Amino acid sequence: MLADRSRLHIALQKSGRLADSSRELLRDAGLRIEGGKNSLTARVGNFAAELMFVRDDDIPTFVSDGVCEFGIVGQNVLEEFALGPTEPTCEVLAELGFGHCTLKIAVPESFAYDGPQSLAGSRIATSYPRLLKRFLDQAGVPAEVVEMNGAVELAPRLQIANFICDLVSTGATLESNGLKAVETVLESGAVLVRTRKPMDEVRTGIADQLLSRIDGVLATKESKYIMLNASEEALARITALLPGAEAPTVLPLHGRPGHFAVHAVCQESVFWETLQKLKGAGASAILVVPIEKMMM
Ligand code: PRT
Ligand code: ZN
Repeated sequence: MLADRSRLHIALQKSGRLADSSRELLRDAGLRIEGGKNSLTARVGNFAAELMFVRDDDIPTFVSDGVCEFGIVGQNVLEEFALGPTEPTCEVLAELGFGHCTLKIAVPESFAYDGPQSLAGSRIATSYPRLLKRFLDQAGVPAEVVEMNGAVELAPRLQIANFICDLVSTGATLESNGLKAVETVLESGAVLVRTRKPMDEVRTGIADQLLSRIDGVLATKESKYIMLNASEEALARITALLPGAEAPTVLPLHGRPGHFAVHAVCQESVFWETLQKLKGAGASAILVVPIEKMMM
């Protein structure tokens, strides 16, 4: 397959935990993905990009080599790759707000764990041997790393290893296998990565457009548009309470001298507590609305 050099290439997980959210992010950025879930590549109908659907483990290599200019991958996979023999030539541009999980060391529930030294001399099964080894080295604990490609949680029962080091999200898998988490090796989530290999002018331009759209999508996820009314004397107190808002718009209210409408984009979550504080500071008719699109 000869890559089209006038297009941007984006590597996404073909199927698995990151696949749907990755596609959704690109769709939210306005990219119309042409082609079904089973193809290996898909063109984007309305943007100069082509998607490549691969195993998540291959994404750091593809982006480092410059085969794909962009990729979406878990930090766990990326950092494990970065500790490997080939120097990664890619950079993390953004955390994407999905795929959250934690790489943890877990031991049988009945095991009396008393700090990292309890791991000394044990065998620990994992799919992340380099991250685990780094953790053990930093803790100064000698233990044997047993590499497994799946079903890591079965290792203690099968007597392949004493303990495990695996990704945890809800904790249900550990629990149903009679294990408890005792140490955190890495906090992870999906990230957008870009190659450090030089790009020609055309693709640099397309990449900038894509990034600006993705930034906009990420910003709108957290951001809210807030509107409220306030008297002049309460304005300073109220604007100080607006979370992550720069330079709110203040407009006089028709027919109510000394009263104003305040409009602001809040770049952080707006909680009920914040609304209560705003009300306490003299705000009324408070409205919080989602933002659909934003470009800064
Ligand atoms: O085929 P391919 O190689 O692309 O996929 P894969 O099987 O290697 O990966 P996949 O789809 O399982 O996960 C892709 C990425 O999702 C991971 O690299 C993480 O960045 C992220 N992620 C988020 C997770 C989890 N949460 C997760 N819970 N990846 C795996 N798990 C597994 C974990 O290994 C364990 O088996 O889920 C189980 C634990 O889940 P809980 O909810 O019971 O704690
Ligand atoms: Zn994988």
